[in-house]
Amino acid sequence: MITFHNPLHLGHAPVHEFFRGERVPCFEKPARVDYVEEALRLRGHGMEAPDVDSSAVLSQVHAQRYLNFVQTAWQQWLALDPANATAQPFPSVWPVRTLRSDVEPDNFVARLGLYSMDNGTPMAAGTWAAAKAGADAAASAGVRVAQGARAAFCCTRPPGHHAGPDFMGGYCFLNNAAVAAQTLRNHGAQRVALLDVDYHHGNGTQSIFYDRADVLFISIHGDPRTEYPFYLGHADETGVSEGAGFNLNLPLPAGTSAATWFDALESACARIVRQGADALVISLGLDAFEGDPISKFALTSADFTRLGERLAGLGLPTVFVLEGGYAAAELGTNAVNVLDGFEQAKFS
Ligand code: OKP
Ligand code: ZN
Repeated sequence: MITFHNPLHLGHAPVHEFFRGERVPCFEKPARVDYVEEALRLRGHGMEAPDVDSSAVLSQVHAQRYLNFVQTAWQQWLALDPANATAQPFPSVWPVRTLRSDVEPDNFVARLGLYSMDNGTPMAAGTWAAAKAGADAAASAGVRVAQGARAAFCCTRPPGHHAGPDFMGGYCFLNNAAVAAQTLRNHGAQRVALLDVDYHHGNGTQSIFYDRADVLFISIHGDPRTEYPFYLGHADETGVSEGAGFNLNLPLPAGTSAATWFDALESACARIVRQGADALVISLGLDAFEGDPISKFALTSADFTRLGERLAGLGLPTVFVLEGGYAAAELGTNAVNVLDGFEQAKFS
């Protein structure tokens, strides 16, 4: 499969995150993509560098003041104290209900809170460059598929689906899947379906497209009553104004079996067919895997091949964008199983 890698992902290498009040090593680590690249190579898939600048598309899916902040956040952090080069910035205060988010505070940590949904999205010196190159990879995949390729895979990190119009969160800074979908729209696709199979609800993607009918968002994920991101992803979120009816959430309880998961996938596929989509974007999180350390579904490695086969059956030009998946050593096998299942499906 045509694959765009991210030559700068290694620069995003924060050391720790918080878990139950303690600092723990980051789950979202560079080795994840090393494993996927290794599996791609072993199974004969080439890799290309991104060849499209996503700047213009990024301005269509994110607020400009948010983009400006993420682009300069590390310099702002160093400007506070050069010793911050070896520390990680974390927000500690947020503009929740009744507080104002229209005025940017002068205080850096307050600004970081304004543009964050959690304290679980650590940054490092190369975060902007890595996130931007990842968005470039997503735009490159979108252009290639719009030009007639059957499918393309964007092998990148950090992930993107929790990043909303003007906030980061859940290890995500720039919404790569939204960039791919918007790129397809810009290059002639009239209706795009965006299916998110990551264990965690793609709250950022949902919010970006919630009032739009041209991009149908569907997500299969752990029930937000118990699973991150907690505050979005319920079944009654169906879209607003022009987008009414173009958002479908399929939350499943933690512990859901593969059989029930594939039933939800059938519902998702039926909705995509009904939309008459002319292009498909898959937010390809692999954390529905039974061995994932922070998730609670039960898909096996073989189930990911089956997922790829089923998606091929939709018969749509498809962009795959890597999202989560934290069983790092199995991530390559699981991701490439989806791609190979897709390419080898008899009816594709
Ligand atoms: C990102 B993606 C575990 C903290 C969990 C949030 C999970 C973000 C998942 N110590 N933090 O959707 O895979
Ligand atoms: Zn996830």
